[in-house]
Parts: sequence; structure tokens; C-alpha cells
Amino acid sequence: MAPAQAAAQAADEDGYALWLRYAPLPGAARAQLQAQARTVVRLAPASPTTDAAMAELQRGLAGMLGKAPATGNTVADGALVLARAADLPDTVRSSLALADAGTEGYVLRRTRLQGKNVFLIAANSDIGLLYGSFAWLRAAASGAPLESASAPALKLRVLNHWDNPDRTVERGYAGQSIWDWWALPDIVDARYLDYARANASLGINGTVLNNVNAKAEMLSPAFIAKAAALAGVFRPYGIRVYLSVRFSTPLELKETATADPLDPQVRAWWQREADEIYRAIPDFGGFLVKANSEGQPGPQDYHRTHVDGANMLAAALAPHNGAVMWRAFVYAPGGTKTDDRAKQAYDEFKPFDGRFAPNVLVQVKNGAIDFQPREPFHPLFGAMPRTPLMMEFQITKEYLGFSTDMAYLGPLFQETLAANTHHGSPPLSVADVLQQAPGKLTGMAGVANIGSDRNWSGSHFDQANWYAFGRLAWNPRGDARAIADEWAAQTFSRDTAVRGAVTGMMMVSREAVVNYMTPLGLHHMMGTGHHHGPAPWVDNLERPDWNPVYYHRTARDGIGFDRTATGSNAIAQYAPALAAQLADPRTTPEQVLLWFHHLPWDYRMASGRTLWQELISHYDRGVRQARDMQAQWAALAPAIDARRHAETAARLQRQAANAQLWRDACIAYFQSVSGLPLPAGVAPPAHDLDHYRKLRFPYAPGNG
Ligand code: BDP
Repeated sequence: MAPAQAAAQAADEDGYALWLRYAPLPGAARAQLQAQARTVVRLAPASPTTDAAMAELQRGLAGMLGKAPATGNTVADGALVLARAADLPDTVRSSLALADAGTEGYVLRRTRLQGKNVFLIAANSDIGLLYGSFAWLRAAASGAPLESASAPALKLRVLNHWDNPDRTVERGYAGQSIWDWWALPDIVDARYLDYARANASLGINGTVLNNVNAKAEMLSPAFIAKAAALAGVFRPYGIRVYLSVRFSTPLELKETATADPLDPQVRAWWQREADEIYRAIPDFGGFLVKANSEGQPGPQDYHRTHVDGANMLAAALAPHNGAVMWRAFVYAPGGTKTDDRAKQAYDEFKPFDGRFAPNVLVQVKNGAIDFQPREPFHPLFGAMPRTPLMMEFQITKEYLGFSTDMAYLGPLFQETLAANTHHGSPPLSVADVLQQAPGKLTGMAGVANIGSDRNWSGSHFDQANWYAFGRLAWNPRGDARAIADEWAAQTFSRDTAVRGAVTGMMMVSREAVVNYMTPLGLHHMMGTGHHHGPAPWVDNLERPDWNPVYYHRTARDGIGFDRTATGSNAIAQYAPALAAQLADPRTTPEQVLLWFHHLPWDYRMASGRTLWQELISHYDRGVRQARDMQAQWAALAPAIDARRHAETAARLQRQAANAQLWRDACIAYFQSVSGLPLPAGVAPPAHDLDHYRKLRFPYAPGNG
């Protein structure tokens, strides 16, 4: 069907419903689904979680079929049946391979039960039934086969909110914090329940409520009560609450004289604190910690180590089954300890492999610098085989155009997860490293892009990044395109042409951003503080490694950071086989070429063009891609409700302008240093360099 024909007089939508819209199905699909769910039957005992599953099935079916089917507990032909293994007769149970479902997975299967033809949502646990219900609804809504079986590959699938007690959100581009801290715990916004539904629909089972740059007050009784109120809403949905903690909390609350992790009073304080938290929140997940990074306090302030710090907190949480997520995003205050910031996390953490307590996970950002539009995978993945490593992705787009530019992050996540670490035999991918972590804990964290905006994420398309994170946390081997297609079908339209067009745009969008911001492995070229807009010229910040010039090293002779043996030798942090590949620009993937090499402007690229020409062609391509997305979206107008269409169109227009700004400013800057003429046919920047250097964005959002 052409997009124009797919327009079913779509009513305006505000995006609040996310991918859980349960839009009315077209005739034939509706009849088919109806036959699978004439009634909804719960054989599993009633519980808050199976209540939630029943309610969601009712809601979803009411939306898709126009009328909610009756519920009950009598099995009849055409019933959709929710049953745990324990609720099924042996014959049925044994045909389902439920062992593979584990404690959180599910099996969705047509079968005969009590002599009737039914559709079974089966699991070993209530939460498995809830996940199975969401999976069944997802398949129904997107037109995928209803029968399937799945279990999560990772245990902790966690959102990290960088939300402050005053409701500002560090790197938040979707309004204020979704948590109305002031009103909590007395006033519990109905929205928290929809938050829980959305997360459970993806299998997200944890949420860190507050910023990694944490305040000591977060552990005060008042805030624990607020967190407990949220935990109460989330519990039926299988979501545990975690808190980011400030390492010096007891000292700052004036309850101890130091925060030294080996001091008995400090240790006793944390133990008491943990006990108190668990009295209020019996299923509390644990602590996330940013220590000795960007000025945050930590064990090194007392000449102790990351291990001392993490294990002290781990000991306090262990009696309650809580976990510590200790971040490896560290770089020393007051200048670089090493010659290359990219090396610091590895240098500090690798020596501690195997020394963390069993309930500690080391949480590692996807790349070694900081959530750039493209980074090679972090060298710690695969290098600490005796330590559980947890992935940290950034869902909020601090460096990829906030919530104004479209950049679907599925390909970024997948690229990292699929990367071959060259460690192990057979060699492990990053996803393997996460999954095969030693001990009981495995996990993935995503820095949330959720705020008080009606559409949750600041833009409609940014919802897809939350969605993709959740789906990949469940299955790190998932495919970004398939996930985009599934999201588009639920969020916009099941129509093949429409979802195809939407998915096509999404799949280009992140590469477009890379092209117009930081192609060929360039990185960290953004404006100071707020991180908006190009500022490759910045060279005057206090720390060398805060300056863009530190990273791109543009000079008369060429461009790029030499991380080979002749430079910082950061490549030596990778497995030998990979390091050997990266040692030579010819065997380094061009998309990360300037991350690892400083090359002359006339270096010959695979295309036959010089590096200078190639660089400029990437910027031009990025601008073209941004404009193409605009045109593709315009063509979808008949198929999308006017409101969401217009809201997205406005953003795409702004993105095209932003792409042009990046392209022009970067080319003007590079040219000012290289002294090279623009290749024939290339348009000169609209303004001179001075114009771009003078641009200021004092009120750019997300900067605290
Ligand atoms: C950087 C952000 C900063 C965060 C920091 C972190 O600019 O706001 O606090 O990472 O992850 O990306 O701790």
C-alpha cells in the first residue's frame, strides 16, 4: 500500500502512549487476532504482577480489536491463557521447553489444553507471564508471528536517570525530571505506572533514580521514603529501584569524620544505611557509584583503591542481595595522569581484575572517551575476564544532537555489542563478554532520555532509542533494523511501505550525525559545557583533555590522534591481534581511522581520494543525508497523524540547519589550519571562521 492510501484519517497523537498505542488493527488482522483471544483466561494465581498482565492484555486487545474480550478462569476454545509451569498438566508443560525460559523468560504457543484449542502464554514465574504478555501484544501489534519463546540474556537491564533532586536532569532534553521529588512520597503521579509499563514491555528490570553526580541528601530518610514510594509502583512490573550514591555521604552528612572505606566507622555507617534502605525497600537493587571521576569523591582521596571502595559498599549490600555498579568512567582531576585520556579507565581498572566482591559489577561506557557519535569499543571489554563488566550506553543524546536531531541509536548499540574483542578462543564479541561475565551478575545500563515532556523523550523518534536499548538489553544479539521496524510498526503504522520508509530514515540517521559532526573517527569536537554545536577550535580550557584540539590534533601536516606505538600507544590496550590491525592505518577501519592515527592531508583513502577530500565529502554527505531525511518524512505526511508529523518535520528542519552549521564550521576551521584549498565543486562555508567561533549557546539545555 502506498503511504497515501494508508492514511486512515489518523487522529492527532501526542506521543504519550509510546509504542504501547495498541492502534485498531485492519480488518483481516483483527479477525485473526480475535480468534486467538476470544477470552482471556488466567490459570496462574492472582498477584499484583499477573493482575498487571491481565490488565495489559485487556488494554491491548481493547485497542486493537475495538472491544476487550471477557476474562475468566474457564478454558475454552480460542482462549488466551496465562499459566505458569506449575499451573499446567505435565503433558503440556513438557511440550513447552519451559526450562529454557528461566526465571524471566516465556513461551508463547498454540496448544491444546483441557481438550480446547488455546493460545498459551507460559512462564516459570509471574514476571515471565508479564513479559510474555507484552511480547504477545508486541507481535500482535506489529504483525509478527504470535508464537515465540525468549529469555533475557542479561540479568540487570537498567536505566540510569541522571536526575537531580531539584528536578533538573543532567544531559536531559525532555523537560524536567519525571520524578516529582518534592511531591513524593505523598503524591504519586499516575505517570509512574505508565513508566513501569513501558519498561516492563521491554524487559527493563531496574532503574537508578538519580544522577551519578549524586548528592549526599539522596540517602536521607526523606529521599529514601520517596524512592520507596516509586519502588511500590514499580514492584509488580519487576522493576527494582537503585540509587546513585556519593562516596563521601557519611562525611557530608556529618555522621563520620572521614569517608575512608577502610575506616570501621565508615563501614559501619554504610551497613546501617543499607539496613535502613532495605527496611523501606525490601527489593532495593543497590548502588551505582561514580568515584574519583570529574571531581567526584572516591576512595583514592584516602589513598585507597576502586576495589577498597566498591567492596566496602558491596559488603553493606551483600546481606540483602544488593549489587554495586561501580563505574569505570574515571579520569583524574587536575590534568591527565597519562598522556591519553582514552587510556585511563583501562590503566586504573585492569590491574584489579578478579579482586572485586561477587556482588560488584564494573560499569564500562561503550567507548573509552565519552559517548561520542562513534567510538571504538572500550578496551576493557574482554580484558577483565575475572570481573563482571556491565555495559553503559547513553540513550540521551548528549553528543548526537540532543532531542532535536534524529539519530536512531540502534546501530550504535549493535556496532559496539557485535564488535570482536579478539580476546578468547573462539574470540568473544562485546556481547559475549557481557553475557559470559563470571559470577552471578551480568548487565547493561542505559542513561535514560526520559523526562516530564508529554512525549517522554523530547521527540517522538527519541522514544525509539529507549525502545532499542531495552530490546538489546534483553537480547544483545538483536538486530537494530528489525528493532526499528518493530518500533515503527507499533509507533506509527503497520503498513509495509510506511514502516519501511520510517525504518529507512532511522537506519541512516546516526551515520548522518557522524558524517556532519565527527566523521572518520574524529571525536570530542563539541561546544564547551553544554556540548551543543561544533567548537573544534577550543584550546584554552583548564585541562588539556577538555579541549577539542587535544583530540583531533589538526595541524599543518595532517589530522588525527596517534594512538599507535609512535603516539600514546592506546592500541596496546586491545588484544594483540586487534592491536596489530590498528597499528597500521591500512588495516584500520576508515570509520575510526583518525581515532587511532594522525595522517597527512594527502593520505590516500580506499576511495582513491585524499584524506582532505574524503573528510570534506563526509561532511557534505551528512548535510545531504539530513536533507534527505527531511524529504522522506515530508512524503510520509498522508500516513502519519498531523501532530506527530508536524512536530517531527520541525525537528528535521532544525537538524538540516544544524548539519549545515557543523559542516561549515568544521570545514572553515580545518581549512584555517591545513591551508588547503577546497576541492573543486565544494561549496565554501557560509561564513568565515570568526563567525562560528563567536557563536554562543548559553541556554542550551541539559547542562545543570
Ligand atoms: C559526561 C557528561 C557528564 C557526566 C559524565 C559521566 O558530560 O555530564 O556526568 O559523562 O558519565 O558524558 O559521569
